[in-house]
Amino acid sequence: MLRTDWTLAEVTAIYHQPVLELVSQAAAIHAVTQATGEVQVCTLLSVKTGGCPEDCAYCPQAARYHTGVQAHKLLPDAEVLASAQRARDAGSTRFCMGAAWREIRDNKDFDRVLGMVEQVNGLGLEVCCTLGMLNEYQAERLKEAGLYAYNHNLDTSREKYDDIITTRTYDDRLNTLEHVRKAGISVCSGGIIGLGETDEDRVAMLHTLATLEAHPESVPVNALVPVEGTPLAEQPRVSVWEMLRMIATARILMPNTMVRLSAGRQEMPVTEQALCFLAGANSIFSGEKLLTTPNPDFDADQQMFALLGLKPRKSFKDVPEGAVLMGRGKAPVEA
Ligand code: SAM
Ligand code: DTB
Ligand code: SF4
Repeated sequence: MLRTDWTLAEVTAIYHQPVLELVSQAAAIHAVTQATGEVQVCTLLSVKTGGCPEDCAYCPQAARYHTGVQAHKLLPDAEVLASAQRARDAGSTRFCMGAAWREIRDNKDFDRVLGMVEQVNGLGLEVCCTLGMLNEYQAERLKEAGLYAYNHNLDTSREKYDDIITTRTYDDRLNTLEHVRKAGISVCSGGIIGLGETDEDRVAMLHTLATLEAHPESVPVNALVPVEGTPLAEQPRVSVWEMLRMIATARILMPNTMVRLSAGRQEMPVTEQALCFLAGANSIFSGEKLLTTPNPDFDADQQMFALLGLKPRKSFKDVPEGAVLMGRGKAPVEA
């Protein structure tokens, strides 16, 4: 049974178990609710890079930090479509377009993104966008264009949030998630560890995600990629044990959710990634770049899949047969 009434004390107790006990509990739940050995391969593309007005302390795309990221305006449609086609040909089933925007504005660039969503949806890929804050009407327009999922991370706990971002609030973030949910778009929301937060902050963030009205269909767990020029450039890297605690706790709290082993794989040996899959992660981003930072290359991931006997997951697996909506995309199932 899916629970959205987890107490903070329950989440704390799950999270603080001995790590092997925690992983084995999560693995048992994973085996019941997910196809073990199946991992969804997704591709990210930064369709508009850098020059962002926000002050997210981790982010290489914030205009106020000098990080050497090559900023560019919204990419031409043809370039985005070609990239989506390559991703599909290489076995990705979800394509996520990211823009370094604070929020969506009702302008020509948004109209162009809607066109991109429609085209990528037409390729049979699960189309995802991460474009910053949005209102109800913008969410509806994205849905109509065929958007399958929207990524908007809580990033950390409410208590830690102000240390990391001052240019918007935690409630702004939650409101956007509500607009996404209301429009019938699949919700993708997770966070980053390694920002200098405590275990209490990590537990609180997982508690917030798992007690939303419905669980997000997708929870990315990112390890901070420290980038020179950002305020968090000198943060120590997180250990695999910390990733395992986050992934396993997410899997236990939200059994039907896709838990995505997101940023941070570049520094993780296959042995560590294997443990993350055992603990309940069932998705990765493929390709040598995330949005702006390095990621393992395609061949390395192919070898990992072969070595671990992993199978790539098909698209739209969480959708009941017949629930066709726009184009080839289908409606997400409520958690
Ligand atoms: N501007 C939009 C927003 O903030 O929602 C969308 C793009 S933003 C780059 C998407 C997510 O990437 C952030 O919420 C954050 O979780 C993640 N991210 C950004 N920089 C990162 C870093 N250095 N390490 C790990 N994750 C990072
Ligand atoms: C998410 O949670 N992680 C991805 C995706 N959602 C958009 C982004 C990670 C970005 C890492 C830093 C970069 O490459 O710029
Ligand atoms: Fe801008 Fe998003 Fe980066 Fe924050 S995380 S600076 S909003 S691109």
